[in-house]
Amino acid sequence: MAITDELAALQESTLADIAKAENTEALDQVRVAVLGKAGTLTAYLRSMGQVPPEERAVVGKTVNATRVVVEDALASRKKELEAAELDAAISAAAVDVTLPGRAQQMGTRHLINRITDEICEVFLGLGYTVAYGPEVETDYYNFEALNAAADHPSRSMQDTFYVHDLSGDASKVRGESDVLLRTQTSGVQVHVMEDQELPIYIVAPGKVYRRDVADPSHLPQFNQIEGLVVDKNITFGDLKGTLDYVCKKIFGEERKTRFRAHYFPFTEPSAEVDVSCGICHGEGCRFCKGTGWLELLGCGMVDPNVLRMSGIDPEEYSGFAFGLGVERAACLKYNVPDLRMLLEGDMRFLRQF
Ligand code: 2NL
Repeated sequence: MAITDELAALQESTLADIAKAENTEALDQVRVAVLGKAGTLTAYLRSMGQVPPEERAVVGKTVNATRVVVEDALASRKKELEAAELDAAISAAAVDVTLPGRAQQMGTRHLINRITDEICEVFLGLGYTVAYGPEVETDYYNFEALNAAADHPSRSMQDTFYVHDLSGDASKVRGESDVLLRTQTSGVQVHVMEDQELPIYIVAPGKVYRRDVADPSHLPQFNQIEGLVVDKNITFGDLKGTLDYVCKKIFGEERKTRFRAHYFPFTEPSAEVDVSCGICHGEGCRFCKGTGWLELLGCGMVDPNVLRMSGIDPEEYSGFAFGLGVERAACLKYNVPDLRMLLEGDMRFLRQF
């Protein structure tokens, strides 16, 4: 029978199209072409009226059977394609945990800040506290309260950065003197002596400024740690024992220290402390200029005048103080020949520490 043959051919070609559809969109186009309003099989269903009545039952059955076969094939292919598409979407969105990670460039703390903390922590271990103060100070706190005579060379324009120049102002009174960038952190200690209860056991780390041209042993801005102890019965023995202990903690037990008499306006007696050379260990080499020793810090017993000016009775209390340059200490610890190397930001240099 001609129509049933046609339907068999249509079923066969439709099943082939369904099998060939590569995605749900293409499959839907096949469905519309066959079962849509203008679809090929729909045309047969619509034309049932023209089929002679004696053939109608057989043709009707065949058309319906074809429709069922085509619908089933569409449904199962649709399931298949949908599953494949979901799989593809999932793997496209997935994170591949087996890929190597992208390395993050991690910053580190700068050597200067690390050494500053390291030194402060040795003092914290001895019961000291850490004190901070302003980098812009008055002449009083930076010099006068420290017994630095008005004609002391460190006060001159050559050595100090002045923020305001009020010289010539006849009403120069305590705390209202010239404004400057501090040349040492001593002012912090003066504030503490004025404001806090006794006894005092403090270290004062921070940036200081001097009108120097940078060279291997000078920087116009550097970091300092000063320390101050004021208590009853403090002796030079306390000073020596404390600084010797701290030097060994920072530089290593194998490094020796020596105290040489010196002069500072704010301490009496005063001394400079040297640490044995880390390169030649005392033999004498180029790094220590043949002496076997490296100059590390200045210290001394707080001058009675300094105590008195801050309202402390030197008959009842005594104390010691010291000051060291952190950049210098870092260079002595790691045998760096030039202070400027610490500031150049060369990662090949900085990564070594
Ligand atoms: C250096 C070493 C030093 C002090 C700083 C100080 C602070 C107060 C009282 C007494 Cl509040 N002294 N600090 C003492 C000795 C040395 O620094 O080479 N300075 C130029």
